[in-house]
Amino acid sequence: MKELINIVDKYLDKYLPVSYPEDIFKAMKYTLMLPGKRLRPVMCLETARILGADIKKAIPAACALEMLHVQSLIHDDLPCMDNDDFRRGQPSNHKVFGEANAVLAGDALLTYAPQVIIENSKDLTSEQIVKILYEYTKFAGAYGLIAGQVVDIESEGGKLVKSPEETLDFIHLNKTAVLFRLAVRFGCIIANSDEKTYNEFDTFATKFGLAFQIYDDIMDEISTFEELGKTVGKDKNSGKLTYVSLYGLDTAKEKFHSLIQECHGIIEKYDSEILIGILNKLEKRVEK
Ligand code: GRG
Repeated sequence: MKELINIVDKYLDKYLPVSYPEDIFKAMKYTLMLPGKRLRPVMCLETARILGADIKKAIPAACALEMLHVQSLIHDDLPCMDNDDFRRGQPSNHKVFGEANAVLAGDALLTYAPQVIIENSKDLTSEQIVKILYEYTKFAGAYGLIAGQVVDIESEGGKLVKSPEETLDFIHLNKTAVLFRLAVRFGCIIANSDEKTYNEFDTFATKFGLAFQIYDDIMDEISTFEELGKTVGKDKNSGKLTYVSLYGLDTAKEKFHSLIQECHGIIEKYDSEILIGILNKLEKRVEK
């Protein structure tokens, strides 16, 4: 895992040299280079590897995915969204660079990420690149991340068009699971996997994404700022619709463990130390 994280860190730095106008590149780089867990790019590289591709081919797509993720974190922290002053253990992007630059840094990461894929994926076919860009644009926009965020904001204001259970699943399938789905989809496309494998990994990533969001909700309730690097207890204080607020802590834990078991069931035949390690690490943090 550490080896893959080091590769991601090295290439993120390499793909984003600071040039003129420096302020925007510094703002983009600031949150990007803070120590995140790098789960999504690692999952992308590892999927490509276990399906037989050279991980070098997957590095640009993996880094682009981390850029998209960081864009969503920067925008999520803005005062007009979740209004959070800390991210990855440090002041949020807008706290350091101001709101205008934080909005622009997010926009710049969102648009630079596909450029990184196009400029650096010489080892992929045009068809593979088009497939990856299609998945990227679909899941980053109003059929993915943005849809999840909009319904999240609406639900905080008490506007629920569907049942609370359906709304919660919609939010997190779109806000959280889509980036893990992109990770494995990119890996599968790069490894030229067959449809059955593609669907299997997609199901794994969807279940993992939901489990990860439940984990995030549980941590907001039981963890500390030092451990998470962001403000804790915010969901409860803002009356947010979460797995813990809707189902209670014990049921949320049960749902989490059951999804993680399903993930193990799908992935065990690939014998991936890294993917199994990620599942085990999360599992350990949530007492039964
Ligand atoms: C794509 C234009 C566009 C907008 C995005 C702001 C927004 C719309 C969506 C918010 C998505 C969001 C912040 C979801 C939360 C998902 C989540 C649990 C993030 C935390 O992930 P970790 O713990 O973070 O992997 P690190 O810092 O370790 O990478």
